[in-house]
Amino acid sequence: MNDQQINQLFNSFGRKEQVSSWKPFGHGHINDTFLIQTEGADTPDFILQRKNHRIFKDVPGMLKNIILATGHIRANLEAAGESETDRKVMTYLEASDGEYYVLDSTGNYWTLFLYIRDSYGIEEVTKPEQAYSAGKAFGNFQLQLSDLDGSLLIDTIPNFHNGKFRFWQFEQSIKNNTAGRVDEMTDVISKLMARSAEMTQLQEWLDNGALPLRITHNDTKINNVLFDEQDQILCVIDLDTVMPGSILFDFGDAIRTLGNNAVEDEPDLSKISFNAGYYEAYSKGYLSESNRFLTSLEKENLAYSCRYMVWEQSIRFLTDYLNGDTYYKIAYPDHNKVRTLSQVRYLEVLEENAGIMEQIVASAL
Ligand code: GN1
Ligand code: MG
Repeated sequence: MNDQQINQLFNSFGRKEQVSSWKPFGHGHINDTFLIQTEGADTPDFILQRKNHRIFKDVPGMLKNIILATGHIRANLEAAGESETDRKVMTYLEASDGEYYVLDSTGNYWTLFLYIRDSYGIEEVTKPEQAYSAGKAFGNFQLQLSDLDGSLLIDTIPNFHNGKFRFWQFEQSIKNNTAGRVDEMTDVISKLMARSAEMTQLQEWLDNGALPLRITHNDTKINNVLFDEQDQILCVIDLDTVMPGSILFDFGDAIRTLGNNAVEDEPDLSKISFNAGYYEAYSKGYLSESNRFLTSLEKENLAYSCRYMVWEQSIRFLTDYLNGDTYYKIAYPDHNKVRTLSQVRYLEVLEENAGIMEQIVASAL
């Protein structure tokens, strides 16, 4: 990117501010993100972002979801007398033509949203208070969207957390054996197969209406929570995958990352262990917001959802390994194999801790 391109894109949003400087921003692996600083002390700064439309096939649809969700949250905040709504929810900005994106001459979609000043995010949880805040932030996000009709939103990525579909893809990858890697993975394939009935139950409950389809975030990592300088929660960011889903996806995925004392691709399986303290803190923070709207089936399955999300992630990584690494970026040749083995070990760890996890949720309720 150069100055002229940045200025041209910024100007297509019809802003009156002048760009003073810009630079790449954040650690995202999917989109390209730039911080745009403007002239003048009291003028806002902005984030200009190119959305990856190889992964997000319907960027206008994705933006429609984001505008519906943020508009709904903003209206709720205003009704509750909140004065700093621009700090409590992301603000996406319209382009001159009224769309929330600009399509450049190479077919890329660009978006512009307000940069929230005096805020920070963290990459990793290092104390229980942070896990509590993350739980509270995502619980509050779901609470605020709990009265928005989910059928208004599109599936940004269809079947994203559909366990039956993921399992079907997994079976296809075994049948096709495109990369000739099935033989070396037979043990782990059997482990994952053995759990398919237990794990596809979640989708079964969605299909038969036992579980409500709500609006979920779908990327509940700690680095998607923004804090102010007094360490208070501001809002949840990265709304690209906001779409209809079960709240169990969000709860389980948060614990998939922050409940594990090791990283998701830890090659040394002995380092993988369960952090009951963070799990407890996250659950308490989450339920402090969500207890009032969750159904009993949702509450009863919070601990199960963690095992579900780790199983799903295991089969997604393994499917990609068997297909010859076509989806996830890899840092070394066996990366998807290492990720799979690491997640399967964590799944076993969660199974060993199932009793404790149920107790913690029960007492948090
Ligand atoms: C991808 O790129 P990142 O880390 O935000 C993936 C998630 C996986 C995650 C595993 C759109 O997310 O679903 O859980 O990798 N996102 C997409 O590391 O597929
Ligand atoms: Mg993301």
